[in-house]
Amino acid sequence: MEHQSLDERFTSFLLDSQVLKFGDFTLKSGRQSPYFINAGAFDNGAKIATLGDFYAEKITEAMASGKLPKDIDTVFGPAYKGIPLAVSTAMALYSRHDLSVGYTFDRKEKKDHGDGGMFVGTQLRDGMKVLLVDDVMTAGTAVREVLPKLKEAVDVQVVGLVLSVDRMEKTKDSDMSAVQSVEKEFGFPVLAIANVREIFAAAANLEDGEGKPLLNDEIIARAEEYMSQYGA
Ligand code: OMP
Repeated sequence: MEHQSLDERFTSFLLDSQVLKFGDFTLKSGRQSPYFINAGAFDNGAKIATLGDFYAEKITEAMASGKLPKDIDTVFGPAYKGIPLAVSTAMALYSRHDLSVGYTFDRKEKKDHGDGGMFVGTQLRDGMKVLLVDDVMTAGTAVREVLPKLKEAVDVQVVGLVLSVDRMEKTKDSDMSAVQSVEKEFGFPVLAIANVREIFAAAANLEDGEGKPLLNDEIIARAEEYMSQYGA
């Protein structure tokens, strides 16, 4: 439905794809969360192609509004989960928006034969404009791990990071969200197709096949409780 906003359409997609789950989950940060976004469930051609379309839509919107430069050289997805994100985003930028950019990802293991390269896809060179893509941000640990690896190899310019979901959680030592603290520390914009408040607001209006609300009161109450403790 075209009249729906990007975050509303994305919320329906997350739920239809079984990517957004409710229950008891231990996060990388150790926090116990009543909801979890499992990007690993974007596990077939239809889902990953649609996901790429969402990233490309978010990116081209941000280019049009001046938040991201129009002349990015490559989309970088940290291995492993960032690999299909980078590839599907680059494909969708080309097929939907006529914008041909590279895609790049890192190797987790060191390679000492063949090209011996640390990166696969478009090779990074000094001065290139690199756009990072990743799945979810909670505490910002993943991005803090990959940035030094990138910068140590070449002097690229990281122009931004685009996520599927910003969980909008406070960092351990401030009231800032992890997204805000990464933006402040590294000086590039961090954008998300949807944040967790938008997702819950959109999901609250959705119904199952029988006309019943998709989210029951218990799920909503537990999410609110969690956000009141950890939300930024
Ligand atoms: P940070 O690296 O701390 O920001 O946590 C985000 C990462 O944790 C993601 O890249 C995932 O590996 C994982 N994660 C999810 O995939 N979905 C969630 O809803 C929450 C997490 C998490 O563990 O915080």
